[in-house]
Amino acid sequence: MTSPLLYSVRMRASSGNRHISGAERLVSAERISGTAQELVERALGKGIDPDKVLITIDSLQGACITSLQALDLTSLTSRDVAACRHASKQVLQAAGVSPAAMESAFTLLDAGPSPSGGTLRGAMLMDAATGERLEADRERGVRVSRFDWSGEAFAAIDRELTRIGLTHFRTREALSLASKVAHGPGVIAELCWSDDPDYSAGYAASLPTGYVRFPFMKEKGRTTGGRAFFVKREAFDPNALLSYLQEEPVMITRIGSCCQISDLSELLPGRPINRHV
Ligand code: WAQ
Ligand code: MG
Repeated sequence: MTSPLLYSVRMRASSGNRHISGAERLVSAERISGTAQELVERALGKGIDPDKVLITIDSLQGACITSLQALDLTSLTSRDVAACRHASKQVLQAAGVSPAAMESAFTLLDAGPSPSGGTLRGAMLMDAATGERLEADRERGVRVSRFDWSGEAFAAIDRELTRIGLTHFRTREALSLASKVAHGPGVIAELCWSDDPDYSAGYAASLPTGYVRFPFMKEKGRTTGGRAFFVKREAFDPNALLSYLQEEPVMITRIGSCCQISDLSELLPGRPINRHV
């Protein structure tokens, strides 16, 4: 089967050493310039003037494009930070992350995981049993690239998310990223919340639990956030995982289910409610 040639279009905006925003797309030739323009506008519209905006366009000629189904999305309606964090830990626990590793991830994401105390451009890689950090570059983290929704899947997920009141582009983008990451060799779960002070939502995701979204993972106004990818040490091959996350193009061509719940027991029935507070 021959499919049209795709291009990876990436944007990265920074101010000095500070990462401001980034985005990833996979598009056909005729959409390159419109996409680049949209991403430049995004970079300039963040309220912080970047002193550098980098747009990178790579042809994916010869690359094999994997198609994946998106994770199912469950949106918890709780409006309370403590309840959201508690529920996210239950999801991570269900996916096999140890209490020590999740505590370590929360502490680092709250503090700013880079050695200088800022947020990373990419994600932390963390041993799911011990919480040990495994990424080689702790100032940058691991940046996932080369993933997007297909046109049809984009229209379908936009419709489904809108049906449950989720209209922000961040939700669609995070769901596609998390769907790629969850299939990473050795990855068992992900934890994320935004570093933007006016966006407090986050999620915990894994293949068995799907993408579980929490509207309040931090107090409004806080500028720390980021991502932790939890890996099973025995199944962790850094070269295989980094090449998958950074190089292998993944198109999300099918959507999963999208629903809203008010209590996590609707998703994880029978699990103890009060552990790892
Ligand atoms: N690869 C790895 N890490 C990344 C990537 C990437 N492609 N993009 C962002 N990050 C890391 C980086 O440390 C950012 O500072 C951090 O994640 C947050 O990125 O409504 O908006 O783009 O369901 O601010 C989650 C909830 C929102 C979405 C996440 O991320 C929802 C968000 P942001
Ligand atoms: Mg951000």
